[in-house]
Amino acid sequence: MRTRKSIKTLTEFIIERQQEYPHAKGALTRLLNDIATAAKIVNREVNSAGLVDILGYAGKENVQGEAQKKLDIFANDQFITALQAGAECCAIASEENEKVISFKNEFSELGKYVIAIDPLDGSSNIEANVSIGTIFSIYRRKSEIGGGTLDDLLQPGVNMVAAGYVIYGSSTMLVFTTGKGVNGFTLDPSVGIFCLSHEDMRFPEKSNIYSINEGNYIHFQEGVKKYLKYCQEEDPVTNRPYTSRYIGSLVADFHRNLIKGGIFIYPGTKKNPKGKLRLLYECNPVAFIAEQAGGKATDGFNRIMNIQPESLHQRAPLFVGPKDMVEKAEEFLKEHSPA
Ligand code: P6P
Repeated sequence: MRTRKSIKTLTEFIIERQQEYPHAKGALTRLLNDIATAAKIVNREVNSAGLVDILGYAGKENVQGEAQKKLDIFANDQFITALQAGAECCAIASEENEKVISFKNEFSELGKYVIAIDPLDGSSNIEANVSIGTIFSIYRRKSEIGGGTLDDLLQPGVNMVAAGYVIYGSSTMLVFTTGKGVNGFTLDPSVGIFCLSHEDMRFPEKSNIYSINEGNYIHFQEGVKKYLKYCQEEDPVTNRPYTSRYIGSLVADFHRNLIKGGIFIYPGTKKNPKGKLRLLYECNPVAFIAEQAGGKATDGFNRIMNIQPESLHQRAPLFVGPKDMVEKAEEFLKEHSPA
């Protein structure tokens, strides 16, 4: 039985870490708490989705042309409401909204941060009861006054001040970084408190999982095909053949690979050279966490966090995981890419 004194809550942790930023006035602390609050409300609905009429499609499409599930919209509304009420954030870019949501009320306009968020990623898995998640990244605004702008959101990942995800699974966890390592908090549903459960998360030294939708094999570039064959070869010295694990829910796949050690790949294809995942609210946050956990995240050739976004919903190929695995994959891409 864990005694109270051994449990550190999210709030206690953030306030404790805030001491490391003497000039901090607590705005980022409050912003992270606003996200945690919305996550708890979304968690309650995700866990009871099968019981209430919230499963199924809302009859609308999001900007990606993907049929919106009722939970997608519910989650989007919860995060927008919590962030607007919290008044630390002056604008949001959401997967569910084509344009920037700029907060123009007298309080939010003073918000120093902007957020890019995928409120409920992997929602196509909801009715299969597969883990899904929220993914977010936080930047300081560039504009001086008024509601946040598109320019505030189109910043390269290196400008992130924090990033994280919530995974709604067998237990609900909030995993985030503010640039000083990665920490995971598990929700105690009996009291609705996120408690520190995974301190200073890092990829394991040895990894042997590869995650990719091999159903798209014929569309992959030659270098990706060659890397997959490398993963499947027998070589005890390098722990191969690797194990293939793919859920089709980015947060679930990435979280497992962070804990157990593995590379996640969503590459470009001839038809979709930039792949499927969105840079601002899927690739960048996952890349920040991966780098802070000792790993690497590239588009196969360039660091994800260096990419200068041109549009809110632009996509990027993603190779993310332990440094050695990502660099091996990059070797095959470089060797087999057209000169
Ligand atoms: P595919 C979910 O729709 C998502 O955006 C990510 O969560 C996931 O990694 C990816 O798409 C799965 O895509 O094409 O393999 O089904």
